[in-house]
Amino acid sequence: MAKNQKITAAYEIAKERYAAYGIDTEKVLAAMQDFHLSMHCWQADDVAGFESTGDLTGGIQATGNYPGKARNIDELRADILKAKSLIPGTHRLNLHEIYGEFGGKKVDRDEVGVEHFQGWIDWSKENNTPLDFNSTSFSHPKSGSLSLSSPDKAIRDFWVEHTKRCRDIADAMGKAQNDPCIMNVWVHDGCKDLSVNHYMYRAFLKDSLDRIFAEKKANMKDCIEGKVFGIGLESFTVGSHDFYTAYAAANGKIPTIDTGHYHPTESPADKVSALLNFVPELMLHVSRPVRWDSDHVTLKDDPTQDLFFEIVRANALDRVHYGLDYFDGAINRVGAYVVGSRAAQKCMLCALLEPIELIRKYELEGSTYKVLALLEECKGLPWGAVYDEFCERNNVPAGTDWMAEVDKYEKDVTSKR
Ligand code: RNT
Ligand code: ZN
Repeated sequence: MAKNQKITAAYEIAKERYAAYGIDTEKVLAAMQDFHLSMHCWQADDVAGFESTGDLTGGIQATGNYPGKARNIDELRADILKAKSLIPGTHRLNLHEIYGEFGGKKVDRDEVGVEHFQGWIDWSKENNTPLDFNSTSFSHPKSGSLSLSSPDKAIRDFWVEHTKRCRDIADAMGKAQNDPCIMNVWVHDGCKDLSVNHYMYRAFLKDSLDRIFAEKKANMKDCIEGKVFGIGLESFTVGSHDFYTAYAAANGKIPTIDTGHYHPTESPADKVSALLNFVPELMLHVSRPVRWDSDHVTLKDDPTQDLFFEIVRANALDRVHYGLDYFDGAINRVGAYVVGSRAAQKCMLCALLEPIELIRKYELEGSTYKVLALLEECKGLPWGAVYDEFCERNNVPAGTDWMAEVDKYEKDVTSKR
């Protein structure tokens, strides 16, 4: 039997197995086609960007020195397109401000404009890849450990100006693509050691955000991302989860759930149903923390799977934006994109294949053992055959066949850098 015939045969069996639980795999495949990831551009070059050759600062760190990282915009675009060609479906690209086309000139963060992203807007159209955006307050001499919450008004003003300009850029992107651009604000602001001015810093951050968001924009949406701590900023984080949750709820903004930004025993998945009762939408940064916010490549592990279960169980597919956020400099970077993106898709697929009506009924009847039995059974149902079929229908290599393409690209392209 030819390989694609085997995939079809396995899918037909899977279809019947799921049908026995009332799941229509054809409907699930249609929903998968509508599920778009927002791929982060920064895995391609370890969050370096095209602005300077300075170090990555702001409490985040990319470790590893795997050869072949993208050194310029052409290489970055080529790598991302290669990765995208191995991920079924159509997807978005999430840019940071430091990935603008500055043409070798020094453009400070308070000078950036739409013109520096026109090339990306054109690229986005040519490649059917809508854009999302992020302001960038790290890796800059003015960011230190405090930016939007700095007690120094000149520093705050500088970053307010930067972030407002980023909203203009995001709005232009959204307009050009006729689809809102999702713009994330994450600032690293915090203290390495004890601080007795928590309220003051948070009041400054709130005031800066109010100034940034004062102008309504039709073609972009604002999201705000908190975290627990940063490297070198271990004792206090101004933009904590509680701070941004309260801000988002009070102002109708979108909280960003970065799965690496919580205490290790805290469940990011459980935030979905809590937050969605108070905020319009959610942005995700799907990542994988290993002991800390280490931004390892996303896998289909239990916390990630739980996150997607919770989104589907909350019937909130259209209220969530599916960003990825990891940067591993120790492995083949194109391979990292493909593994992480396909893992996120597999989590969504398994969530869509869950016979939720039946399990809900058992729960409401009080048959806990049946709930557990069904959840256990689902783990062994042939979802992999459905994923292979999804790849096949999208003309993307199924199984691990895509690895040969990554190796070839490494041999022909990235290893020559
Ligand atoms: C940092 C945040 C933030 C960054 C990217 C580069 O802890 O997760 O989202 O990773 O913006
Ligand atoms: Zn993040």
